[in-house]
Amino acid sequence: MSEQLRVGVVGTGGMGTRHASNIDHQVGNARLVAVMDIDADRAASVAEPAGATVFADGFELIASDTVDAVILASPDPTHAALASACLDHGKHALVEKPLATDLAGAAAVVDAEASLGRRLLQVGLMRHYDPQHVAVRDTLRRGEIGHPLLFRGWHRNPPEARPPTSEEVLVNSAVHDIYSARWLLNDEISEVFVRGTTIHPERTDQLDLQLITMVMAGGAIASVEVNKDSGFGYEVGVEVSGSHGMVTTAPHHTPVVRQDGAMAQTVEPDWLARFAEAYIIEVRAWVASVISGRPEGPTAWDGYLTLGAALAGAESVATGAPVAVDPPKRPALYSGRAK
Ligand code: ISE
Repeated sequence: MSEQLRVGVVGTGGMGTRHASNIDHQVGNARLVAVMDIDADRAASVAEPAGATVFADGFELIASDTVDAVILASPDPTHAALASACLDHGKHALVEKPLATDLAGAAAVVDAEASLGRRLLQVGLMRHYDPQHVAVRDTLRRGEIGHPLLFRGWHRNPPEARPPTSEEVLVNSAVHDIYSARWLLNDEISEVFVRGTTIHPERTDQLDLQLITMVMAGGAIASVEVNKDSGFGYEVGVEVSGSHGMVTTAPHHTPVVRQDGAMAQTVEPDWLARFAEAYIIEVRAWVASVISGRPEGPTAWDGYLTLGAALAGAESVATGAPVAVDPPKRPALYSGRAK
C-alpha cells in the first residue's frame, strides 16, 4: 500500500460527492484517485479537482491496481454486488447503507466475508460517529441512567424528487434508526411492528410517515418515527429512558435567536448538513482502520441485521401484524459488537 491510501469512489450523487470531497480535503493519509458514476460528466466534475481518474465501470475501478480501497455510494440495489467484488479483490470498502436491498444479497456478502476470515467491509451507518449520538452512547455505557428500557427515535426528512415506496422508507431510511436502537440498547431486535400513514392522500400505497415499534431480545422496547416529507427540513434525534433516568440527544446545532417577542432556530435542510461532522469523523476512522488493519465501526453483519429488521417491517406493513425477527447465528468474524 502506498504512503497515502488511494481511494476510489463509486457513485457521485450527493453522498458519493461528499465522501469524495472529504477524502480530498479532510483526510491527510488518503487521496482520491478514482471516481465512477453512470453520469460521466458528474464523475468528471468530482474527479477533476483532485486529479482523479474517471472510470466508466464500478467493477473496473474496484479491480484497478491504482486503487487501494473503495467507497461505494452508488444506488442501493447495486451495493451488494459491488461489495462482493471488493471482497473478491481483497479490497477494503466503506459501503453506504443499506448493505443490500434483499436479504439474500446481504447474506451472500456476509458469507463471503466470513469465509475470507477477515473484515474488509464497513457499512456507512454514520450515526455511529455523530458526536451527539456518541454522547448518548457514552452516558448509557457509563450506566448513568441505569439499564436502558425504552428507545425513542425521530427521523424527519425533506421530500425527495421521487417519493419512496413504503419498503424504501424502511430499507433506505429506517435502517439508520434500527441500527441506533441496536447499538445504543446494546441488544438485538426480536420483533418489529410498523404502522404507517400517507402524507399525500393520492399516494395510498406509499406510507411515507411510519411509526416503527420494536421489541428487543432482552425485553427493552423501541419506537421510531420516520417521516419522509416533514414540511420543515431535517431532524434526527434519539432518547433513551433507563431505570434511573433519561438521556436525549442535544437539539439542533444551529443558534437560537430571540427577537421581536419570538424565539427562532433554523432547522438543517438535509442529512448532509446535519451529519457533516459525522461523515468526516467516519471517513477518517475508516481510513485509519484500513491503514492500521484494525477494522472498526458498523460491520457487514450490522448491515445484514438492520436490513433484516427493515424487511420484517415491510412485511408488517403488508400483513398488519407484528413480525418476529430471528436471524441466523452470528458468525465468529463478527463476535465483538461495534462499540
Ligand atoms: C438517506 O439515504 C440517508 O442515508 C439519510 O441519512 C437519511 O436520513 C435519509 O432518510 C436517506 O434517504
